[in-house]
Amino acid sequence: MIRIETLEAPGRPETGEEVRTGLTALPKDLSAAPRYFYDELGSELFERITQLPEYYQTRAEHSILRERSDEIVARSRPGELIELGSGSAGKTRTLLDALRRAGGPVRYAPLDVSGAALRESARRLAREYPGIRIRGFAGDFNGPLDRVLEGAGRRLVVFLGGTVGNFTPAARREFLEKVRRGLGPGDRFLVGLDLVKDRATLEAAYNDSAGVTAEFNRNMLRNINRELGGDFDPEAFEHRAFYNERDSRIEMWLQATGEQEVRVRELDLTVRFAAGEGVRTEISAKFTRRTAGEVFAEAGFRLENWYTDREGLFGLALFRV
Ligand code: AVJ
Repeated sequence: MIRIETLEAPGRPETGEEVRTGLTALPKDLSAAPRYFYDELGSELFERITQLPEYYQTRAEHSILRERSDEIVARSRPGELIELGSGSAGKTRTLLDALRRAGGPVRYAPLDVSGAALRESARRLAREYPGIRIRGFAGDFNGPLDRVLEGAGRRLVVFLGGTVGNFTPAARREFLEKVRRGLGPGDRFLVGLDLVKDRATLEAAYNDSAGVTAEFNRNMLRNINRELGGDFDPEAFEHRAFYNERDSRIEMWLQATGEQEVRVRELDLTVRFAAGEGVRTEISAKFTRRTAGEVFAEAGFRLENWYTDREGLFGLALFRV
């Protein structure tokens, strides 16, 4: 059984207001509007990123899940698996398999910004897991999460892929508190976190030699053009990504190769870029076990277990409230 609903986000800024705020800030900063990465092409480019030799995150996280899913399911004994930012749900199968082995009823509630990715993965999962009940939500994290978290019985909420790293610290806190308020005793929150490591490994993951990440980055400008009537020339911007050690995060930027004037019709906004001026497009925070424990404790979570892959590249943190 598949049911898919669209989540309205009443609390969310007017369409494009985050883009106005970002393009009029100094330095220009669109990193608070990551949903502009994920149109259909953006989701596809991200899938390609996960297969790049330099992008270790997805493989490392999957290897942890393969080793630990049975243990995680045994600890959390969920009646429902809720996934925030499910994408193509590739790694979710490992958890669904463990749930099935444990003999539990398999109920799955994914939330994703891409309605297309949601429908496609729901159809495939329904074929692979006969009897699964899927209640999907198309929407972003600013929406009414309580509807997604409602669920039946004990819940295991998963937030994989290191996506929590994309929030600014203030937005992250607000989001985590919202999740926390939706959970009760016995519920679990499983979060994938990219870990602090040497600069070369981190920077290579965001500067792949095939140039897919650069295309993913420029696609944000294409989406702003389409959705807000912008006239960015994406080819006039160069991809930059580096590790900001002080803030423990990768930053992606787009740097104007020459002087530019950009018009965004729907916002009635004209912005200028000096030659070489950049706009920050994404932050991707990197954690240690200690910083993860601290950040989540501020929102009322207790670290119950911590899992990493053999090489210590990626972490899976299991929290209770
Ligand atoms: C899916 C948000 C976790 O931050 O590593 C990949 C997105 N950006 N390459 C990340 C991304 C550039 C990815 N997350």
